[in-house]
Amino acid sequence: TGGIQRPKGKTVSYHSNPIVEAQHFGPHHPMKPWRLTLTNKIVLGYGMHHAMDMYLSKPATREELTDFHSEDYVDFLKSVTEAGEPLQPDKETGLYAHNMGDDCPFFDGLFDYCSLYSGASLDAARKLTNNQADIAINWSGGLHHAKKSEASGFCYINDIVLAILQLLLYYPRVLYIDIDVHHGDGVEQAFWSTDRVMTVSFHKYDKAIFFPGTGGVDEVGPPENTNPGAHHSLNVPLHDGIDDESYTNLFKDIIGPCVERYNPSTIVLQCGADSLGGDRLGCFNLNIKAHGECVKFVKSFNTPLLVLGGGGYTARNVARLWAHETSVCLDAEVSNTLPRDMPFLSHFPEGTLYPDLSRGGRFTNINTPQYLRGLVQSTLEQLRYFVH
Ligand code: V1S
Ligand code: CA
Ligand code: ZN
Repeated sequence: TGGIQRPKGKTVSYHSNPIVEAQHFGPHHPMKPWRLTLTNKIVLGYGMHHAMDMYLSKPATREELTDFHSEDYVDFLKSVTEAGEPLQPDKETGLYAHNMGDDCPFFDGLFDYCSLYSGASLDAARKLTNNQADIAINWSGGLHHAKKSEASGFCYINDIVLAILQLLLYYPRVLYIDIDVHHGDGVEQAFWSTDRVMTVSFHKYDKAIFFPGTGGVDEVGPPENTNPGAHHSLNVPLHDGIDDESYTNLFKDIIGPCVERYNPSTIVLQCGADSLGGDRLGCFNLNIKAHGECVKFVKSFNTPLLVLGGGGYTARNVARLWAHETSVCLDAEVSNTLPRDMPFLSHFPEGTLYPDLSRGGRFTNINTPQYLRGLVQSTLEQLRYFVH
């Protein structure tokens, strides 16, 4: 450990803030910001901080937050935090304002949490646009469900949309790739009508029972001839249990041609860890190295790269995954044995970085080769419409 050298080629910046990690959504809520502390312990344990530029993120300002979100929504988040009292539902509808509630609860420090994880994504995006980094990482970001005036699916502020808006000031075309097990609906919706952002989400899709219920293969962009955004939203809906080989092949078969045809000037990769085997909310069967193989593949295109977190509900595996993906960004190989002197080592009973997550998997792979071939075909058909 401690032997990781600064890579000759790429500069990597790493953005975090302990205030984000200390927040609590409530005892029964699956989102645990503390998984970020666990991630940093592994990153530091292996000495990866010697090879990157480490930044303490600063909060996004009201002006920055309202680049995408409505003023009344941002002011609401701030004022409920300042009041510090539990939210009251509407007397007639029983609903909370701005879709807050069980999935997106109020908690002490909510506004600081939101402005800091968003500030980190903005700081990271600016490292790329200033040419101060080739790869910028914010594991506290990637909160892809938030809408202009609404919280959704554990997400309050859409840091991804804010970061992409920042990138669009300097780059003509942004490719957004989302490997969280859930559909990246908020990002898709925000850029639905433009051809300057192409979104591609891989996710479990079951309209009736799996959150958020959108992201069918036919949801490819607004109706043609009226709108430049047509064919620029790609969805890759999957069934339970997809395994390492099927997923990485599918990912490369789709993303390779997307990069070739769209020729993005920069790529944003949301690395939600709930697509791993054994996740508390997910239903895929991926191992850490297969998930990381997607990061490796995207990195190989040598465009400026913004790497974000997202979902991930089995904290020890989230931490392992994002530490591994940090090492991928650094071109560093790390040993399977976790550093002996690492704090919190007792949270990793196997003592290893790469335990087998597909062993005894709760979900068998019901994605047939024919189904996956069909997905590649229908997705790639969309690329033929491009005029770039
Ligand atoms: N799946 C799931 C799930 N579990 C919960 C939940 C459980 C316990 C709690 F105390 C609070 C919430 N909510 C959901 C999903 C939302 C999943 C969001 C994923 C976010 C991401 O990983 O993509 C990015 C960070 N919500 C629902 O399924 C909605 C309900 C329909 C069922 C659950 N109840 C609590 C709300 C309504
Ligand atoms: Ca996804
Ligand atoms: Zn998710």
